[in-house]
Amino acid sequence: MGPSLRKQTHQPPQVILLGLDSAGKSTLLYRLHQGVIMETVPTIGFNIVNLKLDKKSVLTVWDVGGHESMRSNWKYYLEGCKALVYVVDASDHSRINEAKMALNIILSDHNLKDVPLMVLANKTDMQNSMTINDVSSGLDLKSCTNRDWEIQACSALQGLGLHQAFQSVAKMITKK
Ligand code: G3D
Repeated sequence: MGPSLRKQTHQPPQVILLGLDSAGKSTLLYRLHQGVIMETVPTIGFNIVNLKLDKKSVLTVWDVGGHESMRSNWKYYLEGCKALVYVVDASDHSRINEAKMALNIILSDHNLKDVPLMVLANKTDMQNSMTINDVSSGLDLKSCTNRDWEIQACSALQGLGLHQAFQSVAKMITKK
């Protein structure tokens, strides 16, 4: 299903949204949907949305499930991807290492060579949530020297920080 569907939706740059299960990806897409989404195409196992940021920028965002059983499939969605948005549950200290390992596997894929990375430290509305510095060191982002990367705090639940984050993603893609 991936390749043929990819051809039909190839116009705007493709952005892939990944993260562990429960990181907040569906909530994030739902929030965006209420505001600036042009179209949603629910499909089996994943969602695609065309996200209109302003007059010029449209991104096609692919949301592939993050459950452990789906993670081995992430690699099939990476061809032609122009940016990776990696969502982390900043309130879940116990899974930051698992998030780091899953990120490292995905970043080693040849399709993501030089592709910019945006890390979203989600659920920062929660009192116990890690700061972006904590998430950044938990994921060991400083070792990520071979690509452009940024980290931003957000709350998918409250809709905070999302639009800015995707605008930064659009800029990172243009800069490349
Ligand atoms: P996923 O699509 O990455 O698997 P979901 O994750 O979007 O299904 O979110 C998992 C749970 O986290 C949901 O709670 C959701 O409401 C919650 N969540 C997502 N984003 C935020 C956020 O920014 N802040 C807070 N406080 N919670 C968030 P439930 O209870 O439905 O499992």
